[in-house]
Amino acid sequence: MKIHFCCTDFKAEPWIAALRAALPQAEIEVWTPGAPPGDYAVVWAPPQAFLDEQPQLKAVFNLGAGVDALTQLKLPLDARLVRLDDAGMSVQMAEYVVHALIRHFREFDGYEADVAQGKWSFRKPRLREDFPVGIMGLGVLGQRVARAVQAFEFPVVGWSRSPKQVPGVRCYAGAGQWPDFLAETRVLVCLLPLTDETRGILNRDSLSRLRPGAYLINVARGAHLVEEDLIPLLDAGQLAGATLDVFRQEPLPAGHPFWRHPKITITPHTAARTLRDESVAQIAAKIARLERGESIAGIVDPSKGY
Ligand code: NDP
Ligand code: OXD
Repeated sequence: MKIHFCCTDFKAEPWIAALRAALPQAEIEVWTPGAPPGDYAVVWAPPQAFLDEQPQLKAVFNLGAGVDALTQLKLPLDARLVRLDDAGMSVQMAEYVVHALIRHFREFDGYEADVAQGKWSFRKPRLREDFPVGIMGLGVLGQRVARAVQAFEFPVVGWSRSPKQVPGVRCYAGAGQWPDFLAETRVLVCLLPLTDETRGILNRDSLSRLRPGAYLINVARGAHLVEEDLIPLLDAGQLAGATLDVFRQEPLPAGHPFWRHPKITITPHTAARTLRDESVAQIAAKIARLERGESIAGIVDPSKGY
């Protein structure tokens, strides 16, 4: 069995070593143009040239949960596209979102600023009932985040494509229930995949429908947000602030207004990192199942794009 590794932004050697250890019967190499045909590929944002040269691939394993970089490419006709299914990401996402939520709710930025000026000051306690958290996307990550937020006793609402029942979460689904979901939400968390339907979904219209003084946490993809719409909403006070982990262009260009806006907290696409051991174990187990003719979880549905 031959496996090609074709991942931009990943240091190849440790991944190749881990994959070889987990799949000792396989030949695993970093792809170079003109390489012989492989059975499987492990990829992150590969060039189209790689997929064009490897039409016989049985499955393409994405080293991440979001497959938007791949759905824009032409994939080999018979290859299944497989996403990472949690693989240690959901608990990271939960801690990131809870951190951003609590930092905003408890006004820790304000305390930090006061302390920096030597001020011993108190803020009036806020009621968590006034801060319902709305989670866009109730998939692997969204449901884990919902559980974490519930542990701190915030009301939680969720929105997905198909109707869902998640314990303790008031669930909305589809375009018809989108306005109701927004109207109930004070802290909006985006955990949608990036598809034609969700691109630009965080915009002036949708963000204006949130409860006044709402807070945005975007941890999905930068292109979900119409970036030009955010700052006017913050400056007008319709939004109280935003924590953004993802951006239309990454790295965020020098001089972009998000770097310095006082109501925006940014991080460099690090909310939930791909963990090597967990990812390799998951991919190796899935290859073994496919080789035995068994089904696997995490296959992307091309008609939905995630
Ligand atoms: P899943 O595929 O498991 O879940 C996606 C959820 O979004 C599902 O509930 C789905 O609905 C819902 N959804 C999809 N399209 C629509 C739509 N048009 N309208 C309403 N709901 C919709 O994905 P994950 O939870 O694993 O990951 C979510 C995203 O998080 C990834 O695609 C990626 O972009 C991002 N991510 C970001 C990371 C970071 O570090 N910042 C790390 C990892 C992922 P339904 O249940 O009905 O299918
Ligand atoms: C992912 C990501 O999709 O890291 O896994 O953003």
